[in-house]
Amino acid sequence: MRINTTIASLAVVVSMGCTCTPQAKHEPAEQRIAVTGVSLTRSEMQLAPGDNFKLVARVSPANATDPSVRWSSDQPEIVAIDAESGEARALAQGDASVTVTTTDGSFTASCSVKVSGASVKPVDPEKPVNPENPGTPSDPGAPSAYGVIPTEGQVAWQRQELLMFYHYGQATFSGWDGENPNCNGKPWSESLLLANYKPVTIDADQWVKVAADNGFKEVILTAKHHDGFCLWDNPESTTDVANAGCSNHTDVVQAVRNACNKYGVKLGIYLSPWDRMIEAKRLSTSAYEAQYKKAITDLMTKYAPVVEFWFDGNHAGDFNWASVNQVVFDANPQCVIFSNGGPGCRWVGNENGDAGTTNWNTINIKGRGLSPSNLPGNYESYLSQGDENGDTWCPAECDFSIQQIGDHNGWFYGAGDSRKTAKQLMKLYYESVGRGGVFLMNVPPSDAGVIDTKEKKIIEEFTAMRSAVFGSNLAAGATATSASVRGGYSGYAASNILDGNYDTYFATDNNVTTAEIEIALDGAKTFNRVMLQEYIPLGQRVKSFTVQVKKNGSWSTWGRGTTIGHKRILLGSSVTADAVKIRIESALACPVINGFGLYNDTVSGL
Ligand code: FUL
Repeated sequence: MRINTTIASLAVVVSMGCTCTPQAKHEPAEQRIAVTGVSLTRSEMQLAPGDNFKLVARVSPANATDPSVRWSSDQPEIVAIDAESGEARALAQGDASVTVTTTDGSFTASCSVKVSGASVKPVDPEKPVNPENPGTPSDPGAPSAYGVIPTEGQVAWQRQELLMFYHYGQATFSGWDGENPNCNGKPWSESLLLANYKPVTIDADQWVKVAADNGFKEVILTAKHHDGFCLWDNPESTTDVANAGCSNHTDVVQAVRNACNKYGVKLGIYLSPWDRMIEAKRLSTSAYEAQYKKAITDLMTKYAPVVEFWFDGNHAGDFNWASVNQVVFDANPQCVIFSNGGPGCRWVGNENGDAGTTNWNTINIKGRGLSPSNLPGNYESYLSQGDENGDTWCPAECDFSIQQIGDHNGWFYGAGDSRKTAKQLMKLYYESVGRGGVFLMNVPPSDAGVIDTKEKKIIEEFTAMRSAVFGSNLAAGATATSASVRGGYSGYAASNILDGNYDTYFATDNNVTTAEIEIALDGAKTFNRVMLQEYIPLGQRVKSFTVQVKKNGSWSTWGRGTTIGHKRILLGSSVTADAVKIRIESALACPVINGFGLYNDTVSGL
């Protein structure tokens, strides 16, 4: 049969990459559109004898004049395949390679097929499955995504977990930030800001090294805070480093960008909408919005890639925020935009650094602006907990500062400010990352242009604490089993929660929203922390779960939680057990769990 579509056969399979063997071929330039390649949607398959299957071949370009292909098997006694239709059948145990070749013989792609074991549960054709992996006769296919799901940029951003904020600018030297109505009694003015900014050294390399050495994956710099002073030569403003009264005109954004490149850390940018200089100049909102957008484009282009853009909700004003967001997306469609209401990530409703114990990654933001007053009901608890029925994936970012002035965050450096202790940081780690949020700690560089040794020491103690607790997973060597494995297929087995691979997971059948996973430990273990992860690329599902432990042959409940999300760490009393049972008690759709850990925190005192 000659296949006249670009998809040579329809059915099957997980995308696992492909092994294409393009051979250069040049056809005369005429009306014919030449084939330039062929690929398969997977490069490996595991089947049982008796399984029928069809691979999906994609011929490019999509409008090639002759997209037909032929199929072959190098071991026809193990895998038999129809040369034209591609319909195949696993016949006997062993390994075979199935190859697709464009009809003119120029391009090939192959898939390794392993045939072993006995055939398992057949596919239920009525069950919706993920189009990326519709399954095979032995593989029921991946669960389809539930509800709204994150973008690739959001998944990557959430997986970073630890972010560092740098508030730096004229306030580092004057001690007065733009939140104050005046600067030490003087009205805010450009000449004042330009005179206040007095760096001698700016060791941005050290700032980012401190972040990288301590496991922080992204840093966010205040390119402009509320006062309006810009840390780069902003073409839209004269209140910037280029015009500062001092002799040091370092482009601080560039210096941080360079250090990020050096240490493999991602860059985020904060650009305050509230601006004392705009107020002083009495600029109209529309004129300011135009300037603001140009500044965003300038930053996003000069210092790319910018993975997060921070729109502070404090006096955020009346911009047309959808169009402002668009300017960010035009430069980087995967950029995560922070604001009180996203759309990329959300303020958590407080500046104490903690998320709700129930924390949905979704909230309702459609049609809302940045202003908290536009958010429904009690917005602080709404933002802290998220919304199970939210219309947008918008995870919580938990910001706070390591420096404090009394009970308040000290955003800019203050030599006399108090500092949070490593124990307090550990508590906030549990209350942010441990509740499915992201930890964003402000570490303000000092007027000497470095992260002060006081802060550095506390951060290093915090790192040592995390390593002492999370350095060894006491579930290593354990065996996880469940009676509810999706389709009974090994690809969704409970053991996937222990394999350390982010993209493999335990899942149940579509209509099964409760499950038990029993984890038999490699001997008795003593622990007081239990960690679980949901595979968020397919959405957030779990509503409640309990953790049981087996001691001296009998089970008892050790702890319980509501949501999981990217990561959930339950804190409980120290217990010595031979086995642990995770009971998913309710979920919005079939649970999809990709990580599990047991840890013993004997260092933080929490
Ligand atoms: C707040 C600001 O007013 C603070 O100065 C700081 O920048 C913090 C991160 O956000 O809303």
